[in-house]
Amino acid sequence: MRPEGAVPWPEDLARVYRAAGCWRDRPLGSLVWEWAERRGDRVAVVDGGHRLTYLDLALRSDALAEGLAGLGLAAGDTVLLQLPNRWEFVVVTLACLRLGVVPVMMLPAHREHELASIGAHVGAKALVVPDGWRGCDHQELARRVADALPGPARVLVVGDEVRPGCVDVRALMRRGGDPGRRRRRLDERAPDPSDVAVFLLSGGTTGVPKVIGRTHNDYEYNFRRCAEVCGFGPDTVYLAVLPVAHNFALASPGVLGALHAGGRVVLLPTPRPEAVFAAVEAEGVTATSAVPAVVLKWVEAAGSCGRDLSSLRHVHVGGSVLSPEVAARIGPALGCRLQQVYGMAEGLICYTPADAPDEVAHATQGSPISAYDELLVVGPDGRPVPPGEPGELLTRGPYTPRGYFGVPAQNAVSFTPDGWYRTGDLVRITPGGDVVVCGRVKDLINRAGEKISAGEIETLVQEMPEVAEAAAVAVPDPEVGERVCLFVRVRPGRTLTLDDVAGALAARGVAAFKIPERLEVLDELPHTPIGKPDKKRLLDLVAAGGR
Ligand code: J2J
Repeated sequence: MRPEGAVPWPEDLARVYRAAGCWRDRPLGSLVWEWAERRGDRVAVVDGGHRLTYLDLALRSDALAEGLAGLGLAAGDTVLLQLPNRWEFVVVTLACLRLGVVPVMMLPAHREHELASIGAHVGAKALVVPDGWRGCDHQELARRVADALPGPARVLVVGDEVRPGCVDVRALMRRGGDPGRRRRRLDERAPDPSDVAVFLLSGGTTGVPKVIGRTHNDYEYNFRRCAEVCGFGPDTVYLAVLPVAHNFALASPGVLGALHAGGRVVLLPTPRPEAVFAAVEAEGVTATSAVPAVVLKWVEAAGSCGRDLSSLRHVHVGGSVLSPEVAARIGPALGCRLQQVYGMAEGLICYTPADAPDEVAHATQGSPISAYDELLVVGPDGRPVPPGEPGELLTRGPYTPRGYFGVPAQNAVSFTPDGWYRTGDLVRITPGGDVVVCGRVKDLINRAGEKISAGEIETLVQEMPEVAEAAAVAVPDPEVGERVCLFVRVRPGRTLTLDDVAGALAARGVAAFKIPERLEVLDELPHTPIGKPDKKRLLDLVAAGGR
């Protein structure tokens, strides 16, 4: 069953993508056994003391898939998957893929606000959460969200302290029975490869949840091509430090790309330099990926870390702008090659080649991974700009879906009538065909790679009784790239502090990374001629150091 509201590719292009070998018409869940048959006893996933072979992965995900089916979950149902970088994330994802149950890749930092709105939008039938994580009682949180959803939803918990009324995920993985018969039963009801396999979240939702349905066909191509471009193979040891729910660490090439190539995945729930360097040394890590804010910390700490980092061959850096200066320091500091990546959960991925010369690797974001990716750079009038000039990037291709799930009005804005996705990024293309990201036209704030919609923050803040008008803008920051700065006009006789704003948003259950870190209260906000807050002038105020 196809979750209603996903937007398919036109039939003629689907034929082209199949004929070209981009789409192989194999459900992602069936890959697990293909991997296991080729390399069953090799270690696939390492998480601290836990080491799972490819066979373990296949057996556990089948057992869990059967357990999920026993709970009444079936192909086309959606579940909110909110797990940190732990081995169970991999098994739960594969179990869902096996059944055709669609996991929605929530971040561990998401709270009630995000879980409830996305859960309602996709009609989630279950939430999968840790018992607790970083001071948050996720079981409690998930219970509250489940109770508030329009339809019934189960709470599935990964952890030692599963409360009554919740389902113990690890117990489902341990169920007995004949694995051969179970495998055959699951094979028989494998989902259609052109159906949605996973739902990714778009960076920056403007009130309307933007959820991207990635099909089995398109997502397999996504991680297979990325793995090829990054030279992944059986000797790859990939370290996942960014949240694995993010498209970057999940499939670009990330965890799925490394497993598909026969490599080994090491999961780490933190990008802290000491932990990362220790893992590189202990596991012989060959590749990892990071956002610029994280890689900068590694570069600064590497000299005195006292660890052997010689196994590291490549670090993939993307998600936000990497300055050429920092880019040039990465190789010498970490003893590896830099590959820049410009990607998006909506599809298109560009990579600098593994062996690119420095001028390409340091100063561009690379070229599309597929010969079938289409790129168009347009001016404000929607017409293509002359070659080499900056403009907004539009894109289409075999792994760039044609719309968000279930939001036709939003799709009419985010996609052109002939299916181009408007990235909202300003880019130019070099004579060598490489993309250089030079700004953006979309209204979001990119904090260490996490995308925050200015509109979402403004809507929430405007509900505070003190606030007459609000506008959120990005302030440049040396550490995380950008932070949220909020400009506010308060109602007569009222006052407002940053703590008030933080408290109000936290009480609404908004993820901590979205909470404004600077507040400017003005008597009047500057406006554009059509009466919207003039963000250009607000940015000038920020640059001038305040008012
Ligand atoms: C500048 N901006 C960038 C870059 C993404 C791989 C890597 C990243 C993402 C990702 C991803 C950038 N320089 N190198 O999904 O598979 C900004 C752009 C883009 C938006 C997408 C992947 N790389 N960006 O970051 O969906 O603005 O995906 O449109 O989170 O991040 O954000 P997201």
